Amino acid sequence: MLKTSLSLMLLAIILIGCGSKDEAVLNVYNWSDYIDPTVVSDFEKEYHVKVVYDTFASNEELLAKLEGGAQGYDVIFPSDYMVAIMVEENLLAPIDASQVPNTKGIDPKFINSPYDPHSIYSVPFTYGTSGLGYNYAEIGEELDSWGAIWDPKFKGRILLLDDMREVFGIAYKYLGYSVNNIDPARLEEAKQLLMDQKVNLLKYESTMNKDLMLTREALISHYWAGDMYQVIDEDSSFAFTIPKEGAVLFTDCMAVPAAAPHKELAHKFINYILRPDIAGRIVNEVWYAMPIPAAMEYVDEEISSDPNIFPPDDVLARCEFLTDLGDFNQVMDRAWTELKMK
Ligand code: SPD
Repeated sequence: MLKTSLSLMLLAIILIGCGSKDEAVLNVYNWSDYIDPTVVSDFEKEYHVKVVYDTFASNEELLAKLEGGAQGYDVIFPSDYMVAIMVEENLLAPIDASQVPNTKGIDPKFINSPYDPHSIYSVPFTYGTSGLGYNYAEIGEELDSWGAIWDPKFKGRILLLDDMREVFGIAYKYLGYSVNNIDPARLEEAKQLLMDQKVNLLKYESTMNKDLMLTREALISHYWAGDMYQVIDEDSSFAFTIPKEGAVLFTDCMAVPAAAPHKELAHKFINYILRPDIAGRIVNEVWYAMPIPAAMEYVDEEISSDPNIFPPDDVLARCEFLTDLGDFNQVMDRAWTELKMK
């Protein structure tokens, strides 16, 4: 009798195991520290699917993956200018709005944006700016200018994002130019300025910045606001500023690659992320703004009232979105390679 029960139990375990083999899978490719993990596990439970989650560190890394023929991703998170590049290269599938009814809750300011003029290929996820994170307790004064990254006091203790457009964006803003400048002479001027900065540079880095600051190796980091607030949340010695010269402003988006194997599930995931209660949980976890007004009732007051996370109009006015530079991308790419090699 006992033997029969054990055999039945074993059979049940095998059958359950077989069931999970056929479980639908959604492959998500996002920036790191950019979701509340419980949102992903709740989606898995609600839809009886498995989410395979992978991360990238820059738009260019994401682009290289897709251009290299990566077939497996279902939902990706490119920034504004990268959506435009991917559309141009036919790398994205159109979003079927009928499968994403929660898009109706998106703030209209984030619909039909210049990078996707008819909102065909992307859905806005978050927005924010880059800026300077710094150890206020150690520095002993507030920083308010990109000029700090050239200050000899901080020699060897500064991280700049390992991100071509963001780094040239600093130099351009400091020189008073547009972050989308395509004048070769101005690019050269910016490159020289960044060459001069290298004595102060600890490294170009986009993933280990938190650890390098928390361990005190880095004193200052060029960083995105939400990520820096994740550091400040852990250690109140740190502060963040959007420098007075202005900064890069971004909208990071959700999109479905043209080659995505599970497009229907991808739409369900995007719709889930846009649900106000879910969006509110994400904002509270990652410290980035989402353009969903109905989510605000779920967002902690500490976050919703912070002008570095929800920048007011006067701050936004001195910031600028990156746009696709077209052929000039390659010119900047060469300058970036030279900068990193020397
Ligand atoms: N932790 C992920 C942060 C992503 C910030 N957005 C990137 C914008 C690139 N211009």
